[in-house]
Amino acid sequence: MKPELVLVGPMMPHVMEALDEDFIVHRLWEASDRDALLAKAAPRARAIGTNGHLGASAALIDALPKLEIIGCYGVGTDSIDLDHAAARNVIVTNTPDVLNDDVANMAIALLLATSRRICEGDRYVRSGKWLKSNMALTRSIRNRKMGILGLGRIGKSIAEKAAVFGMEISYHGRRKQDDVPYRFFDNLVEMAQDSDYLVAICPGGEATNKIVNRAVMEALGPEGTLINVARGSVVDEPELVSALQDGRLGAAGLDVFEEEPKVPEALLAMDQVVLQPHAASATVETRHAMGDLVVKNLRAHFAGQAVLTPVR
Ligand code: NAP
Ligand code: 8YV
Repeated sequence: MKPELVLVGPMMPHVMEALDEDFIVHRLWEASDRDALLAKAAPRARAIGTNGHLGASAALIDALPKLEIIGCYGVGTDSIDLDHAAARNVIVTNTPDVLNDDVANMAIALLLATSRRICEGDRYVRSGKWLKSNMALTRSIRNRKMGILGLGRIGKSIAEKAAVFGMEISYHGRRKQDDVPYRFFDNLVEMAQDSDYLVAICPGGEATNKIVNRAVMEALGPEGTLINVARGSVVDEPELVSALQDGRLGAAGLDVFEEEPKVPEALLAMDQVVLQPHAASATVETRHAMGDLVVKNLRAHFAGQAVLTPVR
């Protein structure tokens, strides 16, 4: 008898096929009555498949008394109630490392797009403005300073790539790392003060909620740029909008937002802002690898083996 799994949202077709092979899958997002589907699955469902956006609340975990494992399609687990899962002895897995390269590439793409004003240049050509005059000069990134908030797996990949462009790297986190060649700041405002670009790539959740606040943005300053590929919750979004409006912050490259897929209206009209629809890991190759890892973790667990990438 196949184990039963509640799938919170759709995954790539090859992942769904693989899950269908090994599990009886309850498709929660398709249910007109979620509670009824959960009540039907409850006596037997031993797994949840979810993603970083949909997560797994304490209520969802409690709706499934036989739950053993949650497989998250994504590395960030801030939308999963990890404490509650631990209290219920439920294993949580995520998809670390396989997405480092593409997420770091998105940070670099946003860095170049904001400094070289790529999207504005594109609009300049399309609108015919170039026929009347040349666009204003942009900024080089060589010899400029990047402060990384969260020098973890992805942060380190961003640092390596930025170093190739000739940038000077520093980082802020809860502790100094002895095995990296970058300058450590134990104070985020001080790092922002010292940086031309601040790249946020730490986890979301309570500990980092609005950690990029007004003081940090003002320290970054009118010539400074904020790149956020972490979580929308990490940045005080109303303060970001007003800092950009007032020119207290120079520019922003944003992949993530507080209330996705909603984006503050004011940002849409700003030429100094480059926006992405939470797409940093969204390449065919990386999403494929993430999906494979979700399946491998679930298969390992139900084969009586240790999971590959447990959280905590
Ligand atoms: P990771 O390896 O765990 O690295 C996280 C880093 O953040 C660590 O260096 C950690 O350093 C630092 N950190 C943790 N808590 C902190 C705090 N309270 N204050 C300051 N720094 C803190 O994680 P990762 O795999 O690089 O992923 C990082 C995050 O990126 C994910 O959690 C996710 O939210 C986000 N992400 C976004 C996308 C996207 O599509 N935009 C894709 C993938 C990941 P210390 O332990 O020294 O503090
Ligand atoms: C995914 C992410 O887009 O891994 C993460 O933390 O934010 C992204 O890779 C997301 O988890 C899919 O919903």
